[in-house]
Amino acid sequence: GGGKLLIKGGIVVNEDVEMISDILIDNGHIQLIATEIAADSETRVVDARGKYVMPGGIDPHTHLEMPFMGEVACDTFATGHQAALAGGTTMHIDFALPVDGSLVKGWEEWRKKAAKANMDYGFHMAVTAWNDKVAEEMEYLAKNKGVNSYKFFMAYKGALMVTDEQLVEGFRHCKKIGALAQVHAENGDAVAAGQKYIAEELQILGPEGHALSRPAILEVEATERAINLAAWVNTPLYVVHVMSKGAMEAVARARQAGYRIIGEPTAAGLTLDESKMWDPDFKTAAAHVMSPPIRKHDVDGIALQNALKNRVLSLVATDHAVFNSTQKAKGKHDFRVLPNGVNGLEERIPVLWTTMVNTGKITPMDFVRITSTEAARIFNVYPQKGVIREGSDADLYVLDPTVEYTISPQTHHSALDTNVFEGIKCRGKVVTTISRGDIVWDNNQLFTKDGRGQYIETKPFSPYLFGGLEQEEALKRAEMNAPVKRNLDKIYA
Ligand code: DUC
Ligand code: ZN
Ligand code: ZN
Ligand code: ZN
Repeated sequence: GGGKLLIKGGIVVNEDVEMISDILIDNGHIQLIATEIAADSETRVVDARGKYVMPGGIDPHTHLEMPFMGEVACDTFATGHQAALAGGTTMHIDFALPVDGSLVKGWEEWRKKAAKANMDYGFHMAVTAWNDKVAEEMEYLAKNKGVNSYKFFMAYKGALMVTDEQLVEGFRHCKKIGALAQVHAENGDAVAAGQKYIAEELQILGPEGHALSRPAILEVEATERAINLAAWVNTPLYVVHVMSKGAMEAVARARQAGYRIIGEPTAAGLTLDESKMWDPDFKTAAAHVMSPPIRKHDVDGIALQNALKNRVLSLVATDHAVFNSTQKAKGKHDFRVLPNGVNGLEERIPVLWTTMVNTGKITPMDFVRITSTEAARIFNVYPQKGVIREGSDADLYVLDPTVEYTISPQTHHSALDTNVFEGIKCRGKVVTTISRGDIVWDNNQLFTKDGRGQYIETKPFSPYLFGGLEQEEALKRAEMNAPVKRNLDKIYA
């Protein structure tokens, strides 16, 4: 925008400090943070007294416009970003898929989709096959296009799944090029067998069959396997959508033993319950189908919340991959063809604030860490993003902790016609969102513009993953110390 922007009198929260300050924004950046900043006549003032001012949310896991299970996710980079901004999220990292077996073509295709971007975004890429060309393209994208995280699917047999051999080769290649390996951890072979049994032998074909065919134990098995393989290769590993207590415990054991394992729960996994997949209303049940499935709130959801509080799990994503009820209806008579995915881009911040801050489980500073700062550090865009600091991008939002509202698909901003968080009463609402200095959401109104969002290159391995050491030095020491065997002996002794 043109003039300056002054956010006055808010409780400014970073992961390590919370204090009442004014924030002066100029030319898309935070220019000054001080207790009393005077506004000149050109400066637009946002009154934030009594409200929290926090670094814009970063959602590290989304799928906008993703072709999947014969459908295309219905939130585009335009509508998905509008939803995100209305909920305080100002950056996300989306998963680009290969096109015709080419990662480079996939990256280009996703950049085209993102021509409508309303906020800043980065890309991870999914690796769904393994050969020399894939390896070369990974290196090319890492060096030239700022893609430094690659996800391997251990599930979706016959479509996206890779073998253990490919997983190991992929991990080793990630380590070589300085990229962070990620996994979708479910045992895809066992899921395939389970689906066949549930559908054909037991004749259970409704959405509950989805939950029954993908039990937590298969997520735990794959999570442990991926962690062990990454430990063997001696490279960090990021486990996306940790949905079960058991998978979290695998992450906990590995972290305790000194491995660089990052676990990412989702907004839905932390707050919802699997029973919705048994809802007699197909539309409701189908809306809750994602993989791995949402589990038992009392057992898994609460354990995931505690793990997040205790830093066993690192940050919260959404896995926002939305299919409207006509798309979900494709699986009306067979859960195996029901497009997987739930929403969350708009709800992650208010729902987590309500669930975890209002209950006293975590502080606003913790909240900032798990919704923004940690993602910025892991994907190495800190301190451009993830912190309210002079010189950083002016990506932030104002949350009024007194406003109560109920989540509903009638009032949300996603293109989706359902909402898995429908009916949740939030206390704490994002009232203003600022994206690179522009007010893009204020007073229940969006001021977005297709194409204003910028592509953010994520950089290679963050020194943060290595306790502050630069990658090369850290890897040298890691190899020299040969911690893998010793630690494995300790865990399984
Ligand atoms: N899980 C989902 O629910 N949707 C998209 C991909 C995935 O792994
Ligand atoms: Zn996944
Ligand atoms: Zn996903
Ligand atoms: Zn900048």
